[in-house]
Amino acid sequence: MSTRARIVEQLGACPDFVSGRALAEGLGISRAAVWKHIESLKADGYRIESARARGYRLLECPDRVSQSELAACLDTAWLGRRVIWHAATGSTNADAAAAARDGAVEGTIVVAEEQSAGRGRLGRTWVSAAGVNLYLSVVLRPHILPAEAPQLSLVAGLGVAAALEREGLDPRIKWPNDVLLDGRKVCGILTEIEAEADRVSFVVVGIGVNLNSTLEHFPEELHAKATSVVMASGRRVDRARFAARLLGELEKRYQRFQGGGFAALAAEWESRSDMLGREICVRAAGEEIGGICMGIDSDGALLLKEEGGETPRRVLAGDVSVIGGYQAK
Ligand code: BT5
Repeated sequence: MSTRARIVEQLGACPDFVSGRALAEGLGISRAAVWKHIESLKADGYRIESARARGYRLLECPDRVSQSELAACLDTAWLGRRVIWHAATGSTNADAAAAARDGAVEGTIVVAEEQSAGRGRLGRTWVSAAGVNLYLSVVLRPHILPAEAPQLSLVAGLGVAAALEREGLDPRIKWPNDVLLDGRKVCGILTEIEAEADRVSFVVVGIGVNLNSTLEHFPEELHAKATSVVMASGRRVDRARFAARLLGELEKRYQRFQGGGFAALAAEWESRSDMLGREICVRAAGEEIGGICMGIDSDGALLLKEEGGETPRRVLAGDVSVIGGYQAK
């Protein structure tokens, strides 16, 4: 963690003044160096009160999701401890893949305030308004087969749902990569891999969560389909705190996944989805399959009982529509 991030962390942990001497001693730097960091933080939008003989007090962090803001509330062991932050970029997934090719360690994240070429699946676009939402990509290096990588979208969906629940919301997961609030999409996940033969070199899990965007941030065609936390709850979200919680929830689940595969999370997934028993239609590779959702297999495949079918069919990829709409419980 940078010295700057550690100063924010220490000031953030204390509601009162922290003396320049305590900061300097804790960080092993001079008081003059502390003062320089404080000045540079102020120049970057941090409101820090300085008082002679008392020290420094953090009043407000800028609304930004970079290393300093995240570090102040992150409680993970390794996920998100290295942050590549962009004020604006094309796609954080593309940036994370480039960083992974350059050797970025597992748990490195790329965050941007804005994306000009946010990607969805199958060449679709992720609408990425500036400064209001979360656009985050995680570099993972799991010991899995390439075919198992889509399971990480399901793992990430659980992390997002748990973080939204901590905001007092009731999110629902829609297979394979959406999280919904009141039946509308609040989050989309895009998992991309680089692999050779049977070995995964790295996986990038890209997560887009609509937090503080309002209707005017979305194009008209998404007005009935998309939502955000502020639209669903009327409450704005501290984006850095949300991102830190999300990373915490994700780290826990990824560790469970590493230990026991998706099977270790399948029950949680089913409890956070309300697709079970619903009539659904899955579109994949030009084909449409209809049936009743019977749940999820231990490897993340969707189980679909077709009319007249004896055993459920396993569906590995596709877009799902829930007949009669998908309403939150
Ligand atoms: C997804 O694709 O839902 C995956 C989205 C992943 C976005 C993240 S942001 C950080 C990282 N960097 C990237 O470049 N991407 C990842 P898909 O299931 O194909 O859904 C795409 C569809 O969702 C679009 O065709 C729209 O209908 C809808 N959509 C687009 N932007 C949206 C938004 N902001 N909120 C809700 N729905 C949206």
